[in-house]
Amino acid sequence: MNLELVSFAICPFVQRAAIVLNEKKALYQVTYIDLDNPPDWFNDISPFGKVPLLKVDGEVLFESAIISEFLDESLPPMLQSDNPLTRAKHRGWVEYGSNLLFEQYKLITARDGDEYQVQKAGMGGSLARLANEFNSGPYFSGDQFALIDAAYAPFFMRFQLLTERQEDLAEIMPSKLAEWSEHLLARQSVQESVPEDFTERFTGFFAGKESYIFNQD
Ligand SMILES: N[C@@H](CCC(=O)N[C@@H](CS)C(=O)NCC(=O)O)C(=O)O
Repeated sequence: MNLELVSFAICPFVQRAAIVLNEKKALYQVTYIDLDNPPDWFNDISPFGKVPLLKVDGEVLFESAIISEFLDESLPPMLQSDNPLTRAKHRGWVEYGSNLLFEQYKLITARDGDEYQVQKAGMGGSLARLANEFNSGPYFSGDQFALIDAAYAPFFMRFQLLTERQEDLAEIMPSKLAEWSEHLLARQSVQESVPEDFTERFTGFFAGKESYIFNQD
């Protein structure tokens, strides 16, 4: 298969697909676009105007969860349970992870301390609920890294960067999720799922958006 991932360098949803591709040791090409000024060819093929897209022998797939499941069904090793009930439960929690990414975006783009505290409290509630669902680790369903782990790693990578600037954020991370995060961020597939200058790009992007977290120096 010829695989091309259409990406915006700091997008967490693209990163999910890149992690799955890396876990599969797939060969793929990455094409970066500027979401503030997307090219016409991108608008023509992206139904929601969003990344990621995965081009498979020229056919276009969209939505990170669908791209991840397609890759899992097409390339070894299998990263999902063979039990339909477990797979369905994980799909639900992947969706929960998408919501958590939107909450994280709102936290990052909070413009002042009051808004930041409101978003922080909301995210704390969501993380506590997620921790109730998490068992003993090291990964979401035990010893095996699965698609659901790929779906959450981008959130934890950004959370770590945010906590370096805003130490109080660590208060809202339940300890068992902090351990899960350590296991995820140590994986090569996760480390190689973003460009080398990810931190600078991420920081620069949000510093330009009047973010409270990134404009306190
Ligand atoms: N549900 C989508 C969300 C993807 C998404 O929100 N991508 C953002 C970048 S991180 C995007 O392309 N935004 C462009 C826009 O909304 O116009 C997925 O899981 O793939």
